[in-house]
Amino acid sequence: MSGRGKFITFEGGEGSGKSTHAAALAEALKARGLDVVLTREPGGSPGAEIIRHIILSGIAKPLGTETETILFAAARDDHVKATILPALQAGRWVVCDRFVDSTRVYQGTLGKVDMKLIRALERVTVGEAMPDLTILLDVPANIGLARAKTRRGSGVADRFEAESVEFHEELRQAFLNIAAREPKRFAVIDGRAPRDVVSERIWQAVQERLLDVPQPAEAVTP
Ligand code: T5A
Repeated sequence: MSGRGKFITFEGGEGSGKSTHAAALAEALKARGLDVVLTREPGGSPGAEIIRHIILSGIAKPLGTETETILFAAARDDHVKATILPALQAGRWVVCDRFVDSTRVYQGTLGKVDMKLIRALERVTVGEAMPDLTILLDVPANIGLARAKTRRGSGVADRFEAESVEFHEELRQAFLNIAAREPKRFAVIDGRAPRDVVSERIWQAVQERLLDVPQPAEAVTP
């Protein structure tokens, strides 16, 4: 049996490069012969993609931040059960663009939703599926928002991208605070560097934390 696969998440503000680098890392892992699932939140399973549309269109905003939090949790529950856990249990690696830390930051710190509710939802939806490694791409809010705007072109800003620069700077700090509290799970990478430099640093972190780690010797039955 191949054993459980590894779970890597990408976190950070808007336009910090998560989608770009999650896809690049998935390709690099595949090139090493690993079986990889690339996914994202909100979304990543048919049920969760429907909820993604409801949240990001902004139609649920009038219902309040608690309801939005519960919608994110409902999406995550489906994503974990339908996509993430089956893949990990089959020995595949999962690379996910955003996960629990986004809820802690956007709904918890910024949305002022009670952390007790957020933790309770986390226990129910995530359970055993906590990431083995979380890459935090750290970029000043003005740079990230400018990149997201350039990429969007004439399209409409989503529910969160439309918030102020101050909101996004606070968000950046909140991610850094979580990373400082959980240094074993997080690798913080400066996302301002050129793309290939950021990719190289991410690869180094994955190698050091997950690939070069000696595996426990297999139990030998007499
Ligand atoms: N949300 C999500 C919550 O509130 N709670 C939750 O629990 C969860 C899971 C998701 C929204 O939902 C919120 C957070 C978000 O607001 P989304 O559409 O998935 O919305 O948006 P984001 O996750 O923010 O993704 P973005 O697409 O805005 O940003 P990325 O993925 O960080 O950035 P990326 O890779 O698309 O890059 C942006 C641009 O920058 C360029 C890329 O080519 C691209 O054009 N770029 C670089 N340019 C220069 N140098 C580099 N190093 C670069 N890297 C990328």
